[in-house]
Amino acid sequence: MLVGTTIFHICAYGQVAEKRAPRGFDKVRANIFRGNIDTVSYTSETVGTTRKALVYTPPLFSENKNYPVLYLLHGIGGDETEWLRGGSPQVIFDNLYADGKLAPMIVVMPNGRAMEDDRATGDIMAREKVVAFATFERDLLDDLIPFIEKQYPVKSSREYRAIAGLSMGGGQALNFGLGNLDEFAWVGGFSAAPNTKDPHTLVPDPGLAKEKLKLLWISCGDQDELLRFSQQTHEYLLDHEVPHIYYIEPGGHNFKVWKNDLYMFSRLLFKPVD
Ligand code: FER
Repeated sequence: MLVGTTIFHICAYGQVAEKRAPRGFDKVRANIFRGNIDTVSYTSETVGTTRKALVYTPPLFSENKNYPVLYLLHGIGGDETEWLRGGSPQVIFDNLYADGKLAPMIVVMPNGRAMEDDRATGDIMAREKVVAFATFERDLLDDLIPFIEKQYPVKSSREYRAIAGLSMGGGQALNFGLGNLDEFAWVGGFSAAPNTKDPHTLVPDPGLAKEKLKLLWISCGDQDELLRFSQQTHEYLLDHEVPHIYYIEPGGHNFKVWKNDLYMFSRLLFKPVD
């Protein structure tokens, strides 16, 4: 595991290092195999409702294999469809598979606002809606992950489970991933929002984080007003010698940045780390 500290400093994992996604990475290509997107409904004991998630299964998906899983989380203005509508993750993944650059994995896009009315309507900054993003930790761990592990052929140990997200979802991914090192080994925060716990609370035991994590990724656009949340996390990790990738790229708080992050982060997942 390596630490990247400079702009665009990113480390090679046995392949030629790319500094950012190449042109066309998010454009639909003809004549390649494609993955599939399902909408699933699961019973949430946490919320007391039936909740929805989208599930991307990779090209040539087989029930006879077992796949690692990436849980991919949305922002404060979104829901389980936000990545699909704004980030075309299925196109990015299909292209990565066509180029042999991605480990086969299932990607689950949940609704991270764990409350009865979980739509992104009305005052999305209302206190109870922001609190619902924290409540989602229990929904994810107690309801959704067990559901996915029953419904799909997945590898269910921590080494095969990743969590990442954008903005509020980036804060969730850092909070839940680093707060549950027995559940996740791969953690990515894209433009993490103010819901990110302060670094001492986030990583109270740097030695344990260092031992358990396969990959800790923190990225943000250099024009993003929320940059300080990524920066303060990075500085703490650096001070406490927790290996991580800190990837600052040109851009603001938008899908241009998050699509690039998804491309760069996903291709590191579930591969040997040096
Ligand atoms: C805030 C600013 C931004 C905040 C949340 C956000 C809860 C989230 C932004 C996003 O998810 O895009 O003060 O407080």
